[in-house]
Amino acid sequence: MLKRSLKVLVVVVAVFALTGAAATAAKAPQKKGKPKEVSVADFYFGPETLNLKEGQSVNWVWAEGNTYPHDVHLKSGPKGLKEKKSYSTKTTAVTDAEFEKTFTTPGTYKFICTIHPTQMHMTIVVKK
Ligand SMILES: [Cu+2]
Repeated sequence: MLKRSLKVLVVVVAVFALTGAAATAAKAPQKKGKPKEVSVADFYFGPETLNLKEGQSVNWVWAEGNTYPHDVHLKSGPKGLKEKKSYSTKTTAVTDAEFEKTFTTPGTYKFICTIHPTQMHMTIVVKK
């Protein structure tokens, strides 16, 4: 009798473990909702190009080792883009800063750092 219940317990644990694994695997596609990270560093954006699907977000993270201030500034966006100013940071930062933006309008976005515009630029393409 004891042996039997032990067997049942083993099966229950196994099923639980499998279900847990399945839940973890199912979570992977939901990563779409997680922002894509872009490094704001001396003197580049990394990566310099990003392809997004409508509704995805980008999180710019200022690199720890920076010694110069940088910003994120939208130089050009798709036609009819609303609230253009919200795609740029209001201030500059050296380190310890993040800037997150969700892209809901398909098209091509070009960003620069206004302090280092020739070195620091990046392109984001948002598709439907
Ligand atoms: Cu800069």
